[in-house]
Amino acid sequence: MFNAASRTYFILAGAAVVVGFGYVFTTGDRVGFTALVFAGVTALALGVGVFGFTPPEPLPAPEEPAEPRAVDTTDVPSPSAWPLVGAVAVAVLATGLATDTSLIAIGIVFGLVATFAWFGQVWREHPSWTREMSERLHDRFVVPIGLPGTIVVLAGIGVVSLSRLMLALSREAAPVVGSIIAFLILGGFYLVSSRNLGRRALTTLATVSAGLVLASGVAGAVKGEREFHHPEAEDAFLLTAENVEFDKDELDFPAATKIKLKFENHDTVQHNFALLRDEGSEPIFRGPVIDKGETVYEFTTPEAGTYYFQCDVHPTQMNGRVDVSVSASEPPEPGENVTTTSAGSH
Ligand SMILES: [Cu+2]
Repeated sequence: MFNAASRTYFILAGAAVVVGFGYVFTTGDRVGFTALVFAGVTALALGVGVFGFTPPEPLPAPEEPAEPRAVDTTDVPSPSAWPLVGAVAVAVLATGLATDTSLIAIGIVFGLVATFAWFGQVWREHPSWTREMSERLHDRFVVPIGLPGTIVVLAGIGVVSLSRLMLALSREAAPVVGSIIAFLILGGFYLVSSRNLGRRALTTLATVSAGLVLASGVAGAVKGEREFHHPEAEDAFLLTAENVEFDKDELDFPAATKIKLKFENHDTVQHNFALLRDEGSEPIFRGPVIDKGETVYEFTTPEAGTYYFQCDVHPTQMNGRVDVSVSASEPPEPGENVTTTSAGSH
Protein backbone atom coordinates (compact mmCIF):
# COMPACT_ATOMS: atom_id res chain seq x y z
CA MET A 1 0.00 0.00 0.00
CA PHE A 2 1.20 3.52 -0.70
CA ASN A 3 1.99 5.10 2.60
CA ALA A 4 4.58 7.46 4.02
CA ALA A 5 7.21 4.71 4.36
CA SER A 6 6.96 3.24 0.85
CA ARG A 7 6.77 6.71 -0.70
CA THR A 8 9.96 7.70 1.16
CA TYR A 9 11.78 4.61 -0.13
CA PHE A 10 10.65 5.20 -3.74
CA ILE A 11 11.74 8.85 -3.59
CA LEU A 12 15.09 7.80 -2.09
CA ALA A 13 15.56 5.21 -4.86
CA GLY A 14 14.88 7.74 -7.61
CA ALA A 15 17.12 10.35 -5.97
CA ALA A 16 20.01 7.89 -5.57
CA VAL A 17 19.89 6.86 -9.24
CA VAL A 18 19.63 10.48 -10.47
CA VAL A 19 22.49 11.59 -8.20
CA GLY A 20 24.48 8.53 -9.28
CA PHE A 21 24.21 9.39 -12.98
CA GLY A 22 24.96 13.05 -12.29
CA TYR A 23 27.98 11.98 -10.25
CA VAL A 24 29.45 9.62 -12.87
CA PHE A 25 28.98 12.15 -15.69
CA THR A 26 30.69 14.94 -13.74
CA THR A 27 33.49 12.98 -12.07
CA GLY A 28 33.81 9.79 -14.14
CA ASP A 29 34.22 7.83 -10.88
CA ARG A 30 32.51 4.47 -11.33
CA VAL A 31 32.99 3.35 -7.72
CA GLY A 32 30.73 6.08 -6.38
CA PHE A 33 28.29 5.52 -9.23
CA THR A 34 27.95 1.82 -8.46
CA ALA A 35 27.53 2.50 -4.74
CA LEU A 36 24.78 5.08 -5.39
CA VAL A 37 22.92 2.88 -7.88
CA PHE A 38 23.10 -0.02 -5.43
CA ALA A 39 21.75 2.24 -2.69
CA GLY A 40 18.91 3.14 -5.09
CA VAL A 41 18.16 -0.51 -5.90
CA THR A 42 18.17 -1.37 -2.19
CA ALA A 43 15.78 1.50 -1.43
CA LEU A 44 13.55 0.35 -4.31
CA ALA A 45 13.49 -3.22 -2.94
CA LEU A 46 12.63 -1.93 0.53
CA GLY A 47 9.93 0.29 -0.96
CA VAL A 48 8.39 -2.65 -2.83
CA GLY A 49 8.56 -4.72 0.37
CA VAL A 50 6.84 -2.03 2.41
CA PHE A 51 4.32 -1.47 -0.41
CA GLY A 52 3.42 -5.17 -0.51
CA PHE A 53 3.33 -5.98 3.17
CA THR A 54 1.83 -3.01 4.96
CA PRO A 55 -1.91 -2.79 5.50
CA PRO A 56 -3.82 0.17 4.11
CA GLU A 57 -3.66 3.34 6.13
CA PRO A 58 -6.38 3.28 8.76
CA LEU A 59 -9.68 4.82 7.86
CA PRO A 60 -10.86 7.75 9.93
CA ALA A 61 -12.22 6.57 13.24
CA PRO A 62 -15.96 5.89 13.23
CA GLU A 63 -18.32 7.89 15.40
CA GLU A 64 -18.77 5.04 17.87
CA PRO A 65 -15.53 3.31 18.94
CA ALA A 66 -15.43 -0.34 17.84
CA GLU A 67 -15.23 -3.22 20.28
CA PRO A 68 -11.57 -3.99 21.09
CA ARG A 69 -10.52 -7.27 19.47
CA ALA A 70 -8.03 -9.82 20.76
CA VAL A 71 -4.98 -9.92 18.43
CA ASP A 72 -3.50 -13.29 17.48
CA THR A 73 0.25 -13.02 18.04
CA THR A 74 1.29 -16.67 17.61
CA ASP A 75 2.70 -16.18 14.10
CA VAL A 76 4.83 -13.13 14.80
CA PRO A 77 8.50 -14.09 14.21
CA SER A 78 11.01 -13.40 16.93
CA PRO A 79 13.79 -10.86 16.32
CA SER A 80 16.58 -12.09 14.07
CA ALA A 81 20.11 -10.91 13.29
CA TRP A 82 20.09 -12.49 9.81
CA PRO A 83 18.57 -9.54 7.93
CA LEU A 84 21.54 -7.54 9.21
CA VAL A 85 23.96 -10.14 7.81
CA GLY A 86 22.01 -9.95 4.54
CA ALA A 87 22.50 -6.17 4.49
CA VAL A 88 26.25 -6.64 5.03
CA ALA A 89 26.24 -9.16 2.16
CA VAL A 90 24.59 -6.62 -0.18
CA ALA A 91 27.10 -3.95 0.86
CA VAL A 92 30.06 -6.27 0.25
CA LEU A 93 28.59 -7.34 -3.11
CA ALA A 94 28.16 -3.70 -4.16
CA THR A 95 31.73 -2.86 -3.13
CA GLY A 96 32.94 -5.93 -5.02
CA LEU A 97 31.13 -4.91 -8.22
CA ALA A 98 32.88 -1.56 -8.05
CA THR A 99 36.34 -2.75 -7.03
CA ASP A 100 37.31 -6.36 -6.79
CA THR A 101 35.93 -9.67 -8.10
CA SER A 102 36.87 -11.62 -4.97
CA LEU A 103 34.58 -9.40 -2.90
CA ILE A 104 31.65 -10.32 -5.18
CA ALA A 105 32.19 -13.99 -4.23
CA ILE A 106 32.35 -13.09 -0.53
CA GLY A 107 29.14 -11.06 -0.83
CA ILE A 108 27.34 -13.95 -2.55
CA VAL A 109 28.52 -16.44 0.11
CA PHE A 110 27.40 -14.08 2.90
CA GLY A 111 24.04 -13.63 1.18
CA LEU A 112 23.49 -17.39 0.84
CA VAL A 113 24.47 -17.98 4.47
CA ALA A 114 22.09 -15.23 5.63
CA THR A 115 19.23 -16.58 3.49
CA PHE A 116 19.57 -20.19 4.62
CA ALA A 117 20.16 -19.27 8.26
CA TRP A 118 17.13 -16.99 8.24
CA PHE A 119 14.95 -19.72 6.76
CA GLY A 120 16.42 -22.14 9.32
CA GLN A 121 15.45 -19.86 12.14
CA VAL A 122 11.90 -19.51 10.84
CA TRP A 123 11.70 -23.31 10.47
CA ARG A 124 12.93 -23.96 14.01
CA GLU A 125 10.41 -21.51 15.42
CA HIS A 126 7.51 -23.32 13.76
CA PRO A 127 5.33 -25.32 16.18
CA SER A 128 6.01 -28.55 14.22
CA TRP A 129 9.73 -28.39 15.12
CA THR A 130 10.70 -31.02 17.71
CA ARG A 131 13.75 -31.66 19.82
CA GLU A 132 14.29 -34.99 18.06
CA MET A 133 14.45 -33.26 14.65
CA SER A 134 16.86 -30.74 16.06
CA GLU A 135 19.23 -33.48 17.25
CA ARG A 136 19.04 -35.38 13.96
CA LEU A 137 19.77 -32.22 11.98
CA HIS A 138 22.66 -31.45 14.29
CA ASP A 139 24.18 -34.94 13.92
CA ARG A 140 23.66 -35.36 10.19
CA PHE A 141 24.13 -31.86 8.83
CA VAL A 142 25.63 -29.32 11.24
CA VAL A 143 28.55 -31.43 12.54
CA PRO A 144 29.65 -33.21 9.32
CA ILE A 145 28.89 -30.47 6.74
CA GLY A 146 27.89 -27.17 8.30
CA LEU A 147 30.76 -26.79 10.75
CA PRO A 148 33.69 -27.64 8.40
CA GLY A 149 32.04 -25.64 5.60
CA THR A 150 31.68 -22.58 7.82
CA ILE A 151 35.30 -22.86 8.94
CA VAL A 152 36.54 -23.13 5.32
CA VAL A 153 34.39 -20.17 4.20
CA LEU A 154 35.50 -17.99 7.14
CA ALA A 155 39.15 -18.90 6.58
CA GLY A 156 38.76 -18.13 2.86
CA ILE A 157 37.22 -14.73 3.58
CA GLY A 158 40.06 -14.01 6.00
CA VAL A 159 42.70 -15.04 3.46
CA VAL A 160 41.20 -12.97 0.61
CA SER A 161 40.69 -9.93 2.85
CA LEU A 162 44.22 -10.12 4.25
CA SER A 163 45.71 -10.51 0.77
CA ARG A 164 43.87 -7.39 -0.43
CA LEU A 165 45.15 -5.52 2.64
CA MET A 166 48.74 -6.72 2.09
CA LEU A 167 48.65 -5.81 -1.62
CA ALA A 168 47.55 -2.28 -0.74
CA LEU A 169 50.28 -1.77 1.85
CA SER A 170 53.76 -0.66 0.91
CA ARG A 171 56.59 -3.18 0.72
CA GLU A 172 57.99 -1.91 4.04
CA ALA A 173 54.69 -1.86 5.93
CA ALA A 174 53.35 -5.26 4.80
CA PRO A 175 55.74 -7.46 6.88
CA VAL A 176 55.16 -5.30 9.98
CA VAL A 177 51.37 -5.45 9.67
CA GLY A 178 51.58 -9.18 8.86
CA SER A 179 53.63 -9.84 12.02
CA ILE A 180 51.22 -7.82 14.16
CA ILE A 181 48.25 -9.79 12.78
CA ALA A 182 50.09 -13.09 13.40
CA PHE A 183 50.78 -12.11 17.04
CA LEU A 184 47.16 -11.00 17.48
CA ILE A 185 45.96 -14.39 16.21
CA LEU A 186 48.37 -16.21 18.55
CA GLY A 187 47.30 -13.98 21.46
CA GLY A 188 43.65 -14.64 20.66
CA PHE A 189 44.17 -18.40 20.72
CA TYR A 190 46.11 -18.11 23.98
CA LEU A 191 43.24 -16.16 25.58
CA VAL A 192 40.68 -18.65 24.33
CA SER A 193 42.66 -21.67 25.55
CA SER A 194 43.74 -20.31 28.93
CA ARG A 195 40.60 -18.58 30.13
CA ASN A 196 37.12 -19.85 30.55
CA LEU A 197 35.45 -17.38 28.22
CA GLY A 198 31.73 -17.64 27.81
CA ARG A 199 30.23 -18.64 24.49
CA ARG A 200 28.80 -15.19 24.01
CA ALA A 201 32.19 -13.51 24.59
CA LEU A 202 33.82 -15.88 22.08
CA THR A 203 31.13 -15.20 19.48
CA THR A 204 31.51 -11.45 19.96
CA LEU A 205 35.30 -11.71 19.66
CA ALA A 206 35.08 -13.84 16.50
CA THR A 207 32.45 -11.57 14.91
CA VAL A 208 34.39 -8.39 15.68
CA SER A 209 37.65 -9.86 14.29
CA ALA A 210 35.92 -11.18 11.16
CA GLY A 211 34.33 -7.76 10.64
CA LEU A 212 37.68 -6.00 11.07
CA VAL A 213 39.43 -8.38 8.65
CA LEU A 214 36.67 -7.93 6.07
CA ALA A 215 36.61 -4.14 6.48
CA SER A 216 40.39 -3.86 6.09
CA GLY A 217 40.18 -6.12 3.04
CA VAL A 218 37.50 -3.90 1.47
CA ALA A 219 39.57 -0.81 2.27
CA GLY A 220 42.62 -2.47 0.73
CA ALA A 221 40.71 -3.45 -2.41
CA VAL A 222 39.35 0.08 -2.80
CA LYS A 223 42.82 1.59 -2.33
CA GLY A 224 44.23 -0.64 -5.05
CA GLU A 225 47.46 -2.55 -5.36
CA ARG A 226 50.93 -1.12 -5.10
CA GLU A 227 52.99 -1.39 -8.25
CA PHE A 228 55.22 -4.37 -8.63
CA HIS A 229 58.54 -4.92 -10.28
CA HIS A 230 57.98 -7.42 -13.05
CA PRO A 231 61.18 -9.43 -13.12
CA GLU A 232 60.82 -10.41 -16.77
CA ALA A 233 60.73 -6.74 -17.77
CA GLU A 234 63.82 -5.83 -15.75
CA ASP A 235 67.03 -5.36 -17.67
CA ALA A 236 65.03 -5.42 -20.88
CA PHE A 237 65.55 -3.38 -24.01
CA LEU A 238 62.43 -1.43 -24.93
CA LEU A 239 60.73 -1.06 -28.27
CA THR A 240 57.29 0.43 -28.88
CA ALA A 241 55.01 0.30 -31.90
CA GLU A 242 52.51 3.12 -32.28
CA ASN A 243 50.64 4.44 -35.33
CA VAL A 244 52.29 1.71 -37.43
CA GLU A 245 55.75 3.06 -36.55
CA PHE A 246 58.52 1.93 -34.23
CA ASP A 247 59.57 4.53 -31.65
CA LYS A 248 63.24 3.86 -32.57
CA ASP A 249 64.92 3.56 -35.94
CA GLU A 250 68.15 2.27 -34.46
CA LEU A 251 68.82 -0.34 -31.77
CA ASP A 252 72.11 -1.09 -29.97
CA PHE A 253 72.59 -4.63 -28.72
CA PRO A 254 75.59 -6.32 -27.10
CA ALA A 255 77.12 -9.09 -29.24
CA ALA A 256 76.44 -12.80 -28.57
CA THR A 257 74.35 -12.13 -25.48
CA LYS A 258 71.02 -13.51 -24.36
CA ILE A 259 68.83 -10.42 -24.12
CA LYS A 260 65.25 -9.50 -23.39
CA LEU A 261 63.36 -7.05 -25.58
CA LYS A 262 60.17 -5.66 -24.08
CA PHE A 263 57.88 -4.93 -27.00
CA GLU A 264 54.77 -2.76 -26.57
CA ASN A 265 52.08 -2.56 -29.22
CA HIS A 266 49.89 0.54 -28.77
CA ASP A 267 47.97 -0.07 -32.00
CA THR A 268 44.89 -2.14 -32.65
CA VAL A 269 46.65 -3.75 -35.62
CA GLN A 270 49.15 -6.54 -35.04
CA HIS A 271 52.91 -6.01 -34.97
CA ASN A 272 56.06 -7.94 -34.15
CA PHE A 273 59.82 -7.56 -34.05
CA ALA A 274 62.14 -9.54 -36.30
CA LEU A 275 65.95 -9.35 -36.42
CA LEU A 276 67.47 -9.90 -39.88
CA ARG A 277 70.95 -10.00 -41.34
CA ASP A 278 69.84 -7.62 -44.10
CA GLU A 279 66.62 -6.33 -45.51
CA GLY A 280 64.88 -9.25 -47.21
CA SER A 281 67.07 -11.99 -45.72
CA GLU A 282 65.99 -14.87 -43.50
CA PRO A 283 65.32 -13.67 -39.94
CA ILE A 284 67.84 -14.46 -37.19
CA PHE A 285 65.07 -14.02 -34.66
CA ARG A 286 61.39 -13.67 -35.39
CA GLY A 287 59.17 -12.58 -32.46
CA PRO A 288 55.60 -13.81 -32.51
CA VAL A 289 53.08 -11.25 -33.80
CA ILE A 290 51.08 -9.67 -30.95
CA ASP A 291 47.81 -7.78 -30.68
CA LYS A 292 47.57 -4.53 -28.71
CA GLY A 293 49.50 -5.09 -25.48
CA GLU A 294 53.03 -6.04 -24.62
CA THR A 295 55.36 -9.01 -24.61
CA VAL A 296 58.97 -9.80 -23.79
CA TYR A 297 61.03 -11.38 -26.58
CA GLU A 298 64.07 -13.35 -25.51
CA PHE A 299 66.81 -14.19 -27.95
CA THR A 300 70.58 -14.41 -28.29
CA THR A 301 72.16 -11.65 -30.32
CA PRO A 302 74.52 -12.53 -33.20
CA GLU A 303 78.17 -11.63 -33.64
CA ALA A 304 79.08 -7.95 -33.81
CA GLY A 305 77.96 -6.20 -36.96
CA THR A 306 75.20 -4.19 -38.50
CA TYR A 307 71.82 -5.83 -38.83
CA TYR A 308 68.28 -4.93 -39.74
CA PHE A 309 64.99 -5.10 -37.85
CA GLN A 310 61.42 -4.90 -39.05
CA CYS A 311 57.80 -5.67 -38.30
CA ASP A 312 56.88 -8.65 -40.47
CA VAL A 313 53.34 -7.32 -40.87
CA HIS A 314 54.50 -3.88 -42.08
CA PRO A 315 58.07 -4.44 -43.35
CA THR A 316 58.14 -1.33 -45.55
CA GLN A 317 56.74 1.05 -42.91
CA MET A 318 58.33 -0.35 -39.77
CA ASN A 319 62.04 -1.09 -39.92
CA GLY A 320 65.43 0.15 -38.72
CA ARG A 321 69.08 -0.56 -38.15
CA VAL A 322 70.57 -2.73 -35.41
CA ASP A 323 74.12 -2.12 -34.22
CA VAL A 324 75.45 -5.22 -32.51
CA SER A 325 78.78 -4.48 -30.86
CA VAL A 326 80.99 -5.99 -28.19
CA SER A 327 81.03 -2.74 -26.25
CA ALA A 328 77.30 -2.07 -26.48
CA SER A 329 75.88 -0.73 -23.27
CA GLU A 330 73.62 -2.59 -20.91
CA PRO A 331 69.90 -1.97 -21.34
CA PRO A 332 68.65 1.42 -20.13
CA GLU A 333 67.41 1.75 -16.56
CA PRO A 334 63.70 1.12 -16.44
CA GLY A 335 62.95 4.57 -15.06
CA GLU A 336 59.26 4.29 -14.25
CA ASN A 337 59.38 1.07 -12.26
CA VAL A 338 58.95 2.23 -8.69
CA THR A 339 58.58 -0.56 -6.19
CA THR A 340 57.12 0.95 -3.07
CA THR A 341 54.57 3.55 -4.05
CA SER A 342 50.95 2.59 -3.76
CA ALA A 343 48.73 2.99 -6.74
CA GLY A 344 45.73 4.76 -5.27
CA SER A 345 44.26 5.38 -8.65
CA HIS A 346 40.75 4.02 -8.14
CU1 LIG B 1 53.53 -3.87 -37.86
